[in-house]
Amino acid sequence: IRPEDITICESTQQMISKARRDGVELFFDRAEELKPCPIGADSACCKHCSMGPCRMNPTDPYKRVGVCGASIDTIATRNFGRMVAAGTAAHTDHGMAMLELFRGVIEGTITDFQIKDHLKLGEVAASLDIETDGREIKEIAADVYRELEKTYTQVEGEIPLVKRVPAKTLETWRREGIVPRGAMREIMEMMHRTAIGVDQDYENLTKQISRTALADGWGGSMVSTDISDILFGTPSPVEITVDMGVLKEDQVNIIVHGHEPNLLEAMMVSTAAPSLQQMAAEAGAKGINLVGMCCSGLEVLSRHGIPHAGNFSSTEAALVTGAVDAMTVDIQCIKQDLHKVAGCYDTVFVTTNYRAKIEGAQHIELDEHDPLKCTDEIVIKAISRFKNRSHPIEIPRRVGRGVHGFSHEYIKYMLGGSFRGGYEPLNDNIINGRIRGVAGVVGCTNPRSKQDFSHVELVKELIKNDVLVVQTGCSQVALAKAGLTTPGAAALAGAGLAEVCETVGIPPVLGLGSCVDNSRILMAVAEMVKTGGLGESIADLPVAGCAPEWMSEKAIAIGQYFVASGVFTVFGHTFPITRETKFEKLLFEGLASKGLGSWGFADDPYEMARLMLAHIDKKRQALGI
Ligand code: BF8
Repeated sequence: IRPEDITICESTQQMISKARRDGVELFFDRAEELKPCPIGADSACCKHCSMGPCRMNPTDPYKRVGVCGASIDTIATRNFGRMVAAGTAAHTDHGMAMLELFRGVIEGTITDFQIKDHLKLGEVAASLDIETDGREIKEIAADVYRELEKTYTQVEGEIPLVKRVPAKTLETWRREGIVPRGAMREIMEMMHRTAIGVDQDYENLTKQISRTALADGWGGSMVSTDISDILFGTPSPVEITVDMGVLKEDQVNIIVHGHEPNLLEAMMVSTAAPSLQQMAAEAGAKGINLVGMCCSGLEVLSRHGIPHAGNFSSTEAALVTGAVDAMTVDIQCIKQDLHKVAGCYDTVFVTTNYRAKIEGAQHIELDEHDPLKCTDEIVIKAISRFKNRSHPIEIPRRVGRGVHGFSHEYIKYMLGGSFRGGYEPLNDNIINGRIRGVAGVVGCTNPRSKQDFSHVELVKELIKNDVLVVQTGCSQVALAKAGLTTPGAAALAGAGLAEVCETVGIPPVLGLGSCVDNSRILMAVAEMVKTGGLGESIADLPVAGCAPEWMSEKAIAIGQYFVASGVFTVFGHTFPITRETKFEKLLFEGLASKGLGSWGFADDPYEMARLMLAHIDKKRQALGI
């Protein structure tokens, strides 16, 4: 296949061609070779016990049942539930790591990180009904820690952050019995109920799926965002650069790829250290160039304007430049073959987290009690690789620019006005029709679809139709590369949205951060409800979500927590269920009739846009606006 049929990212196209010349295999090549199993793709296979695996016929789903008698609905729902459990576990375990870091800072055992954002700490405390007046920062922080720990460990009751959920939405959850207790309990119960011979009623299982997913969105992910903001600062708009052109031929290039911001925060300190700068200069380098990739890259991009080299589908391609002196990874979305591709170019490749080693790869563990020990060592190795560079270097010239760092707090400041507590001007502009609705476009890139294409086309369609777009994750990088996160992109928006963007001075596409920062979108929609004028629950709002190129189980967990929160959520290209089944009907229609949101599916971006716009219009009509 021609590179331009694989991706619209020109830098990645260029590197695919180079990899072919260099004889280096990329995941795009394997995606071509390794066709998905058609039964597995439709989730019509059960392998939860050794009486099977049992394969159903997805084109005639009710023809057969598994050896135990499990129906297609039981099988597909169980599979879906386990994806949600895995995705929720990933976000909540990441959140727990942030919380442990926070505890270490409070107790004084960790000294290289501090409580940086006192304002955010106060706001989080207030949202948890923790007294702040006249109290020491550390005392407040200790109470916040104790309360947030319940997000994970609580066995009965409701997780603490449901206090932020609009009353009517929470009432619906209570009625449906889906308010999460604690993430550990929900994930455990999800795994239990999906084991052989336990819950075999797809509707009952789906309730636990929602409960588990909500423990992610309003739990693990939200805690991760809040604690990261408290420790590293709440983002506010910052000018950024993205794409492979951020790599510098005459500098030591270090890419940090992963999900935990602490690795990158420590790396920022190491790469700025005068002794290491000096060492780099002595090796003939003009400096040390620190660059992020994937989600932690987006966190430091939003907070500090650190350049970003590309999204999930470009991580190997960045190595193919030959310009990367070290790539260090922590957890999540790290392809095992990065180690091999790095080896082809003598790039130093290091894993840093005990949870995520790669067979054969060098492991230098990041210990939060002494983080610079790890990051300094990686910088020294990178300098040494720079000094001994032996591969021709080819860096694509492309650099995208934009403004990112739109936390929900900042959106409130920007679109809320200084004298008012809510999102009035945003809601007013929705009510008066200048803004038709709000869409979250988020999620992965996937080698089974043309990289970035659906993200970019969908967002263009949405803004053209006056829909304000908020973004996170790899999707945000796709749009930043395409130049849609600049205020100038308002020229591509419909007249109403363009007017609002020009008045406020914002792009029509707002980058909010990493995948756990989807919790910022939840906070924004909660705020829209509380501000008033747009209905009483999240399900009433003229909003929609989409992950056009999703691939990770984490994306399914995110989709489900948006749906359970009341948002119509469209996934693109594939959907892991068998069509024409009762479970499909429940996800696509039934949940909405219970006051939640619903799922949608489309294979091309224009259809995704059409579905989202139709939903937004339906909600506007119901609101009488
Ligand atoms: O968590 S958007 S490919 S990098 S899963 Fe992964 Fe998907 Fe990217 Fe960040 Ni989120």
